[in-house]
Amino acid sequence: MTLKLGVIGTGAIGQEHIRRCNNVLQGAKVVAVSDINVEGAKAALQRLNIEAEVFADGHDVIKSPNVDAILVTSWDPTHEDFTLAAVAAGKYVFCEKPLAMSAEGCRRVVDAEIKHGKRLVQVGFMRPYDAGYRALKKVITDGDIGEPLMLHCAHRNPTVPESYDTPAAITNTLIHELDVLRWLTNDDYKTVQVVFPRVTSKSHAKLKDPQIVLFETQKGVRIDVEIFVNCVYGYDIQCEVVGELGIARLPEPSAVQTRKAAQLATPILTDWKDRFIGAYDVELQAFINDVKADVLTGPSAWDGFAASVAADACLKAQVSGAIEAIEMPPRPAFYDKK
Ligand code: NAI
Ligand code: ISE
Repeated sequence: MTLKLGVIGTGAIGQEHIRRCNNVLQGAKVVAVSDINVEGAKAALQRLNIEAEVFADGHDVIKSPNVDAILVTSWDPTHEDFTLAAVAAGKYVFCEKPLAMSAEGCRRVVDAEIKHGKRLVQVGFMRPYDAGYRALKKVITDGDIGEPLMLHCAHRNPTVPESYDTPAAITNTLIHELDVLRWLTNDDYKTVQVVFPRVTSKSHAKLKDPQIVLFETQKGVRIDVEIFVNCVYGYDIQCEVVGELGIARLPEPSAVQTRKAAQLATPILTDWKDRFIGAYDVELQAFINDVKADVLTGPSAWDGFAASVAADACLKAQVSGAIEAIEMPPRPAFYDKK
């Protein structure tokens, strides 16, 4: 049986996911889409050479009897509403990050899902599916570098639009690290502080860029994450784990090195679409397979909630300049891994 997907939001990642579901992955097909920019949605389908029904309202995609499962790829503040509507309709939903704009919003999704009685939500945290992060986690869990003591991370984008502001560095960008670092270290955050270096002249009026976010975890590990979203030179994700016995580093994406004109050169990627192309493929194939098997196993609404609990504290720390506590409620048994 081919799983019939409805996609809400046909912008950059919406188009990427439509393309991969129809042309790369197995077992699913996009049959309906929606975007507030209806003409943009139609043009996107035409460019992709894909036929699907186009709705002006995402809720009509969710209600459509022709649609089995939903992908939410619209702007961040719309995610909670569409995900709640999908859960209310009893449909599986893959929601891009962040699950909601606050922990309170994520909690509403968690509560709705628990009330429904079965996991229906997967959050688009794709890094745990990335081959490099998986290899890094294996080195840590195998004990090769001993117990982790410190992590040094960076999340750099070449540029961001004028609409992107100082809080978005947390809710839109750091949210990936907030998820993947919990998964990588099997630990939880205890405190956070945000410090602001000199602002780059490449930034916009509403954005203090770069930012350094400093965490202490429950196990006493210290983590620093640099978020620098107008770094100009490339899309660069770094993660170095300093352990008791050695250091492990996230591998660079493979690229051909050239020796020419008295220089050694290795290209750096410039776009998240290319950096995580393999991870997006694996995460969505897993979602499709899991929906067909009627059991979700990928990043859950609880993972979305956990990342947003930390994000809320980061937002507070951005304003206060102080060290803020991160208090994670106990995970409901509903989310115990089967
Ligand atoms: P985008 O701005 O290119 O596309 C978003 C689309 O959503 C636009 O076409 C917009 O018209 C549409 N939209 C907004 N409100 C809507 C509504 N109420 N109903 C239907 N459509 C609506 O943005 P992009 O980069 O595609 O990001 C979309 C989402 O995906 C964001 O939440 C972002 O955080 C997430 N994302 C995740 C990535 C990942 O690595 N997992 C990478 C890039 C984006
Ligand atoms: C974007 O929305 C993403 O999710 C990308 O993965 C991330 O690296 C980028 O910073 C975000 O703006």
